[in-house]
Amino acid sequence: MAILKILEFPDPKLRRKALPVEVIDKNLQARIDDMFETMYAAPGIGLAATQVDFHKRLLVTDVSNEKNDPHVLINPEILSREGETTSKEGCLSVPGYLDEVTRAEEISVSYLDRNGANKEQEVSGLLAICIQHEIDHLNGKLFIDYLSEAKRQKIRKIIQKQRQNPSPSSPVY
Ligand code: GNR
Ligand code: NI
Repeated sequence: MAILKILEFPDPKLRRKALPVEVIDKNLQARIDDMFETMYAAPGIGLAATQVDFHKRLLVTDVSNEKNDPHVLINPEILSREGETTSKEGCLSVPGYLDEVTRAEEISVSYLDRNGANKEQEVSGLLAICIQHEIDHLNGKLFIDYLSEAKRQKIRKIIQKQRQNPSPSSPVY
C-alpha cells in the first residue's frame, strides 16, 4: 500500500486521454488499493487514475460519510443522461478552489468492477456528480474547464501562491 502523488493543475499530464484497461491482474488490483488509500488520505470522495499519473480508464469513489462504500469503475461509459443539477465542486488536482458546475442529475453507467464483471447502474445524487467529474479526468478534462478563462487564470495564480506558502491540509469539500 502506498499514498501516490496527485498531479496538480496546470500539469500537462492531467490533459492526457486515458486508454482502456485491457487486463485486470494483481498489479492493477494493487494500483486500485493505492488509489483508495490516496483518496481517503487526501481526503477526497473520488480519484481518477489520471490524477496519479496512470493513464488507464479507471476510477475509485466513496461518497459515504462513513467512508465505507468504496466503488471501483474500470472502463466506465455513460450510456444516458437525464436532468441537470448545479453544485459546488472541488478537485484534488485544483487544491483550495471550489466553484459551481452543472452536470446531468442522473446517469446510466456501464463499467467493469474490480473482478472484471460487467456492471450497469443508474446513479444519481453526489455519486453521479462524482462519476462524471472522474470520467472527465480520464478524458483530460478538469471541472475548471467549464468556467471562464479569466477564472482559470485566477486559479493558476491562487495555486502558485499556495505552492509558495502551503497550509498543512487543504480539504476540497
Ligand atoms: O474530493 C472531491 N470532492 C468533490 C466534490 C464535488 C464534486 C466532485 C468532487 S471530486 C473531488 C476529488 C477529485 O478531485 N476527484 O477527481
Ligand atoms: Ni478531480
